[in-house]
Amino acid sequence: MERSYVMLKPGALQRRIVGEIISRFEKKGLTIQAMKMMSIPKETAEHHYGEHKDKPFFADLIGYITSGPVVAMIIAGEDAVRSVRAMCGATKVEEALPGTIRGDFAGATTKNVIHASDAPDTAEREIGIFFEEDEIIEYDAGNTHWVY
Ligand code: 3AN
Repeated sequence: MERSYVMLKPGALQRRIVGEIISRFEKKGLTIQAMKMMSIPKETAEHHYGEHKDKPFFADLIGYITSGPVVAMIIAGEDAVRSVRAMCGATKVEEALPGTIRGDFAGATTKNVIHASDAPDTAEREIGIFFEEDEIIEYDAGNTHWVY
């Protein structure tokens, strides 16, 4: 089982599409191992998106991600990182295909609704930023053998 760090950005809560997005991951057969609603401190947001600190969109990105609560999750499954990324769709909204989360719900790249780790080692780093060990529950999802 591989883990991905997934975060529904503030627009997802404000637009009341959290349930609809989480439902897609559940139906795919992925397992939620941790989930919490939180407001991200500015310093944490800047740390999380550190690789983009010199990009022109950095200030807007930090402003958006700290503009309201987010839903932080750990989603597990076989090849979970690639699987979740595929379900999210392309970063640029004009390239995000219908049927993907961004393709269906995002109107602008800065406000592209969801974050998902881009590699397994990134996932572990991001999980370490947002979750304590005692917030993570590894359990037998019961239906796993019907999915894989
Ligand atoms: P992803 O979230 O798909 O891994 P990254 O890591 O390249 O994409 O970018 C992180 C976030 O920065 C994106 N989710 C998006 O909100 C924002 N972003 C990336 N590229 C742009 C861009 N060209 N214009 C505006 N915002 C961007």
